[in-house]
Amino acid sequence: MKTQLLTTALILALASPIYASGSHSSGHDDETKTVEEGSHGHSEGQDSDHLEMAAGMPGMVDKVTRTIEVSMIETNDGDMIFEPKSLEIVAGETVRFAIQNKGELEHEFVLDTVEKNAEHKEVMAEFPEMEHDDPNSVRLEDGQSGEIIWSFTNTGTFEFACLIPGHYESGMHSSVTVAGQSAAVDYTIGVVKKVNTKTGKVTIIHEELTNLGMPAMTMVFRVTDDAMLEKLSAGNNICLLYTSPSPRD
Ligand SMILES: [Cu+2]
Repeated sequence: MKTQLLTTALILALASPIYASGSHSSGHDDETKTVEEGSHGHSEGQDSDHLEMAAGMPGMVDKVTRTIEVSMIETNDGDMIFEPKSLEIVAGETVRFAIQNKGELEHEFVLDTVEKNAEHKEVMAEFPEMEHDDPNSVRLEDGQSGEIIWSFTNTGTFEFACLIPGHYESGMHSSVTVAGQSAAVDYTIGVVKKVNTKTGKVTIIHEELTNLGMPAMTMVFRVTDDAMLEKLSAGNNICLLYTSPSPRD
């Protein structure tokens, strides 16, 4: 008896492609590929590692799930602020920050951990002329706008801040809280009824998923992993693992 594992995002089950992730130990070649593709042209090896920071990593335009407009403002009472003042994000989101400097001074947007920004701020105090071009930052003159596309891969509390001497202290920092997905998870046994290698569609009769309140039924899955598709055939017993991300509020 052959037992395999399907991972699928239930929330996508009705409309979009479902991904099925690795069965057995065919190495992690397949799994790392997705990460490589997401890393701006680094085509091989573990190059993408250095791009990943505590706050996440540079994201790709076609993965953007949300655009957040950020303004840099100098207030009448002498403060310098970002709007919004705080943000909540769910891990896994790729956010496009559309940043506009609405003030009269030059400002920057640096997304990082609070600690890293504090370190960085000290360096800036010593070398005020220092300019950066890191993927997690953008510096804008008055009236200018720019953008950062960021993939939030980790949970935690981060911030975006302006590290030009004096600006942080004048209020130029906003907190970014990244929460985990509270996913419902369940698994059950299924039997493969039909495999269509042309369309990648696999029909599976599965038993009840009690955690998800889903009765036993026959469902069609799209398997995007060719290696896995080849291993599946009618009559196989498989183990189905479902994860259902809870909808955002
Ligand atoms: Cu500033």
